[in-house]
Amino acid sequence: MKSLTSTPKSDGFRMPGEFEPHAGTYIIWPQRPDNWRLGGKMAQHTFVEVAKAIARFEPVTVAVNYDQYANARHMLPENIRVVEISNNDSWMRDCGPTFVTNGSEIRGVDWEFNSWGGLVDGLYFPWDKDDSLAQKVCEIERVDSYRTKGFILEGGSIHVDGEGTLVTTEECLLSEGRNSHLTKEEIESTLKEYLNLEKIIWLKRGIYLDETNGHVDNIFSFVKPGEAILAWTEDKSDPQYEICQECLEILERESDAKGRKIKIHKLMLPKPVLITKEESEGVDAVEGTLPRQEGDRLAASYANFYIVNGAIIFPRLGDANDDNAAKTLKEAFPDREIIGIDAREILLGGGNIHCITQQIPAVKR
Ligand code: KQY
Repeated sequence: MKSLTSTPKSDGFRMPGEFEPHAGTYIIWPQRPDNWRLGGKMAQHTFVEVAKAIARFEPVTVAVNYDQYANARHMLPENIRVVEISNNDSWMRDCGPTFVTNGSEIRGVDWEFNSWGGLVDGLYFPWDKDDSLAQKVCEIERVDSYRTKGFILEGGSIHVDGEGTLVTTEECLLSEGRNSHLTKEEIESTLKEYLNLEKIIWLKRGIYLDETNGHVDNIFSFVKPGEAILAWTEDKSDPQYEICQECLEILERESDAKGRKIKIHKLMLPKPVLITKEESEGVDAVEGTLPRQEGDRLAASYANFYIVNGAIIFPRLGDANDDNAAKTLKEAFPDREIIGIDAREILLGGGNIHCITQQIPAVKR
């Protein structure tokens, strides 16, 4: 397939909202023992549950390294496609392609990936297989792609409304380990060119202690154009309180690319989630990988739900607010089934349901 030197905007392609129809979803199989406890065994069961829930609504493909292929094939049901793609870890949202469409064709944007901050504050080393992964997904999907040489981005650091608006955080996109050679204006204009946007809304920070430098997809998500979800807490003693207030102020002050005010649904956060001694002891200590220590607070939130055709897949975290989250999501998405998956094992790996998935938009061919 071709690597294009033009840009999606100049070619009339745009990034659709996640709530628009999907042709399918990609996931990567977890296995690295310095991120996932017990060699990924616990996380693998959770990934199977997520994949099965999504597969009720749209086709799912799971990418897996050679040495785990047989195990993944055995653990996943037959209707889920398993393909071998070399990878360093299992974050399809972040190292996979961001798909853009002109309504009849899709193409991939193959961002440069540096493990959430490269040698400044990246989360593991090396990351070369993950950086090569988007191209391989585009080959499997038979779509041409745009490579953003010299521009680093993870899919979880952006959310779009499909009508010209993107929401992101300064904490992530302006962090030293991403594109510190570019000004904020240059970053904006690259995003506008590659995703076909008119307006970028900059939140300041994401979820407290999120190791991605505050990915937006753990704190905010669009429901549809003009309507969104924001993670929320009323606990003034929690550092997260000020962050949520700040996000709301910005969202209330701003309008979107079409000049609309964005209606916000507040999604109550769970109580702080900490790593237990047993969980910490199950993770291999490796120099260059972020350690997982007993008592560390995880970036727990429900805002990282994933929208599929006809349903919402959201994390259950064993908290009293799990049911409130389901209720708020039903109010925001009345026409979709709300499905909760016990996602503690994904959270223990520093991630969430949204960042392990990537949708392929549906097009009329
Ligand atoms: O987007 C994400 N939340 C991925 C986090 C990667 C964590 C690696 N330990």
